[in-house]
Amino acid sequence: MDQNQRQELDRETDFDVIIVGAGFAGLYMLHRLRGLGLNARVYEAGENVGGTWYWNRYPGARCDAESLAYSFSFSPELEQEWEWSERYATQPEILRYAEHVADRFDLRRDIRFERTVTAARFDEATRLWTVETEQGDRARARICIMATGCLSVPQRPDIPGLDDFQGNLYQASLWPHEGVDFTGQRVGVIGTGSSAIQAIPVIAVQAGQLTVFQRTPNFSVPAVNSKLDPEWVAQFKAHYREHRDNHRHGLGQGFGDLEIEPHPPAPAAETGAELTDAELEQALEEYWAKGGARFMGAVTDSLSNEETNRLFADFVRKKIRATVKDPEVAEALCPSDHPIGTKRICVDTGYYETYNRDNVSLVNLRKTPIERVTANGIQTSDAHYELDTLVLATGFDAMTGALLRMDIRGVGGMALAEKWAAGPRSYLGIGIAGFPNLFTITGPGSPSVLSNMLVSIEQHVDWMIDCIRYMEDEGLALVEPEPDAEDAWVDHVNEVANGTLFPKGGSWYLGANVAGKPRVFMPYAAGVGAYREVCDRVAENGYEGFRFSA
Ligand code: NA7
Repeated sequence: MDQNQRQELDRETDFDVIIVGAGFAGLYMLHRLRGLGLNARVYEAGENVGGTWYWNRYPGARCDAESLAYSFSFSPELEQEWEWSERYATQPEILRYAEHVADRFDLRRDIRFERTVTAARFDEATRLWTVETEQGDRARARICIMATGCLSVPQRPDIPGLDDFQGNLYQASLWPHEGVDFTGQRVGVIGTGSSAIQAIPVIAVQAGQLTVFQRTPNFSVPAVNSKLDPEWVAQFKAHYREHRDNHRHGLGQGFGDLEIEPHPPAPAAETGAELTDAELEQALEEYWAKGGARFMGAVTDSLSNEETNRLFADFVRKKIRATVKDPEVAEALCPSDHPIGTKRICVDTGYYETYNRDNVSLVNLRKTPIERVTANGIQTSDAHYELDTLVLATGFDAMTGALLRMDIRGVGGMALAEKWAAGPRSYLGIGIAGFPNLFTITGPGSPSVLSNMLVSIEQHVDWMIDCIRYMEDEGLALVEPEPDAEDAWVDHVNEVANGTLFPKGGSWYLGANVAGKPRVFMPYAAGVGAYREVCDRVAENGYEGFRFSA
């Protein structure tokens, strides 16, 4: 860092609000705060906006929610003018969109890039938050907003010998900006979650030989991606307000409707038992053909009734067996250890078909575990696989990872890491008792990763802006949840989760992928509509469950 750059650092500078993160949540929050006339500073670790879409540049990376739903609704001009090219946008297109939003609303001037926030501490005497960055910034603000994302801390697996590997080593979520040419290479991929399932078919086309090292198979449904037809889009956009209403209030998690005429998605039945085998088969075929994660919405109780869930899982296993020609490979790809959908369902383009290629092979780590990574490959219990390139698609320390790697301290110097030692505790996923004027956008305890993130981000930001405006109007300095309200909300989140099959998934929703992480189901599973009603009611009742001080 040269001297000019050093002078740009914020030292003891005061703002009304500091926002951590310039992904979609941070961008929209900054825009709305400006509307309130507040002075905000954003710190962002990347060198550009986009958050998860800035970092995750692996081949085939794209959104698993539809573009026309996974986009901002706050500006009618933006939503009408921006043109998505595919049903599911690619990472480069979503990043261009984030950049466009930043430029269109002139947001960059309040963002400091390449600043990694390491600490945020509340001082009771001054009633200010002090935020510090790894690069030496130190700034104060009345309000601190965490827009740090749910999947922003990559998990590097603890495999012996990983550092000895002499070939090219890449992590899906920290992909080189210049891209990677796999031509003629022997490539290994560790992991078969959403990232790997998107990357594998693309790498397979280029690589000389691709070996997939699979520990746990996942359920994947076809995306049925396509270029968007401009006429179809024009008609869809003519009804954009009603579509947005469906996304916000409809059943489910805000992924919305697909038809030109807006109507909330209607499942074929409340429960699988209402349907004959043939009717269920037909409903599942229809949803399979439509494509995407909405497959689970074919019957209302697919994620709460074990028998319905089993019928869904059987259907997908049948599809896998019908697609993959080698019966042994097909069996290895059939998930059997978790109810379908309780680990995030993957959405793919040609994933299972890829295993029919001559240059692709699958290593079932359940049968032959990895012993170590060597200088030139992977040694399993029965063979050595020589590799030029190794790709780690091993996931994230989800939802709490980004918050807990900062030193966040509230009243009395209480560390968030200490408060959350047994799992995250938050009121509505918005605020944390003992941490006044700290807001978490899509925090644990809100629908977050179960939902369409753009729907949830806008809802959280709008709610927080109303709350901040209320404080400004009423001359209130501090807001924080009542401990009782927080306890009751945590109980409620658990109760809702326990009414579903999610806790049986052993997923990153539960923290099960990170050694030593408490196993708590973190997102709120009742759906974005129900959650929005709760948040609105809390606000209407004078921010019930929050305490303010003048
Ligand atoms: P995921 O869904 O957490 O997948 C990670 C994968 O990596 C999963 O298949 C893991 O197998 C595997 N993994 C992790 N550690 C190891 C080791 N040590 N050995 C072998 N295999 C391992 O992460 P993704 O990035 O794919 O997706 C995350 C979300 O990002 C996704 O849902 C979208 O919302 C975007 P395991 O299941 O633990 O046996």
